[in-house]
Amino acid sequence: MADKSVILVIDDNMLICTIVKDILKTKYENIITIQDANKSVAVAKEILPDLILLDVVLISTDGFEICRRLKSSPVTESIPVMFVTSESERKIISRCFEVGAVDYIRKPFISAELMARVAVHLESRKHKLQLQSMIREMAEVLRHDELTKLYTRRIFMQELQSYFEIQHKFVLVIADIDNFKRINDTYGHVIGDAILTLVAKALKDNCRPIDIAARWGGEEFIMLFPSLNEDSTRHILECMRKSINEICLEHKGEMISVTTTFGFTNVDFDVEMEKSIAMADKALYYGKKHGKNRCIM
Ligand code: GH3
Ligand code: MG
Ligand code: MG
Ligand code: MG
Repeated sequence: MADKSVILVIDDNMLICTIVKDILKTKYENIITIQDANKSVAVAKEILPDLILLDVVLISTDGFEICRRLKSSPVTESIPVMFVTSESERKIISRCFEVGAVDYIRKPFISAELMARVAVHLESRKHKLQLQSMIREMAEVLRHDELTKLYTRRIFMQELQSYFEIQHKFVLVIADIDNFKRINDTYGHVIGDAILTLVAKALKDNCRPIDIAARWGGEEFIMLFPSLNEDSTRHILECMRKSINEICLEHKGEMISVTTTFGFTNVDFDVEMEKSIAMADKALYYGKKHGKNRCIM
């Protein structure tokens, strides 16, 4: 099966372009050649090749300048560049690496060497991209609480910090499942975990895309609603509260129900971060003392 990697060949000599293309096309499907060096960076940005083969001596400019431009753009900086040059001077060769190339090959070259070098760089690029995508996935996993899939406390604190920095008004909510110890003691931790997951889902399902919901710890959740007034906040929280009341989990023929108390506060940027959390907590505490299963400001 032909390799789908995209290779861009930049050389002002049409003959070299043709030779390189003829050699590479025995294995690679997508080889694009360009002779006009001035257009080459724009072409690279558009097609985002997996490897660039670049001539050193070009009519209007030189390959070093092209390489520098490729390496200074975030769009093309990670694309490996291999120089193709008839220069043998050591200074020229070390310059190739100084401007960011991964390799060079001397003209005239034999096809086996060109094929081997191209294969090495394409393979290493493939591994690098795989690794980067794995790291991205891992980082995304670590942003979320394993059980509830809501954001972790750490991520919430980072977001909260940035809201204080941009001085945006928002509503801060702390929610705590009522009598959760009794649920655990009566039905066991597995059921407790299932309830936690369902409550988290009820919160998430009633959030707007810009809202941030996190697991604050244990059976407590924390949420940030940007630019909401008191009425709209109450409306959202009532929807959450009712969704939680509707959760019905069957265990050995018994229906288990669950309620949650919400405390919230409007945060203006003249309030300190710790103070705003304490205010939401205080409202929650009031709700717990006055019957639970309610939303208190
Ligand atoms: P209140 O209505 O006043 O909030 O009472 P409560 O029983 O909910 O509060 P309490 O702080 O007494 O108990 C919280 C319980 O939550 C105790 C702890 O074992 C349980 N818990 C914390 N994290 C988890 C968890 O990840 N899974 C399970 N199943 N239980 C948890
Ligand atoms: Mg040339
Ligand atoms: Mg609690
Ligand atoms: Mg509780």
